[in-house]
Amino acid sequence: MFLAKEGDSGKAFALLATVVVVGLAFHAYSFIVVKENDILSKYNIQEYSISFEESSLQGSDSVLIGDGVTETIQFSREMINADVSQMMARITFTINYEETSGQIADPCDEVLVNIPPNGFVADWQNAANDLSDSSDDCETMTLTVFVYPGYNGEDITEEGQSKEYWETMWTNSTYGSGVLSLEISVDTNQPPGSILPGATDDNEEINVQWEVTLFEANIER
Ligand SMILES: [Ca+2]
Ligand SMILES: [Ca+2]
Repeated sequence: MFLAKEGDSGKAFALLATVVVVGLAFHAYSFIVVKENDILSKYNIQEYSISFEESSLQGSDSVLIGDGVTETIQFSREMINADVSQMMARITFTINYEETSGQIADPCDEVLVNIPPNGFVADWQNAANDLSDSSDDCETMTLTVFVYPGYNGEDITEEGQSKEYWETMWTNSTYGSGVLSLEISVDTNQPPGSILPGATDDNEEINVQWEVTLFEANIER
């Protein structure tokens, strides 16, 4: 500032002061921004969108059951070809039969079906479970066991926790483990000519179809 005129030193000082002020302001600005990001990552509650991909597996079985006899059909995860990543949502059994004796005018037999709530880890308290039924007119019966508690297939938005937390919540393969029993009892109704030898109705063939609904959770932040 040697060659500067007297009055210029004031301008130079003002310029320097401006640079310092801008510098300070920049510092303060970055300080606030960094601090804010810190606070966000520390206290901001994350939202997680959870969606489900459903699939199902089916199978069938048939069993000849004598008059007055109860047979048990067992179902377990080991019997189906589900991937380890697939959780069990619910199982539906469809039970049907007709009169197979071949006797003239033989009425339908009485068939009772029942799933005892044990031996298998499921949502036994679910009010929508349908664990027993009976028929004496060859009508189809349907039983349903809800397996994974809280699962209804609809998308969910959760707040807080971590992605791992929600993944663990929806990959608990304890649900659906064990052996599920379906008990079937037959009580035959005799044809009108059953007093004749060889004209009795001694049993019934019961057909059971099962469908397992499986799901995989997809969790995104
Ligand atoms: Ca009959
Ligand atoms: Ca029969």
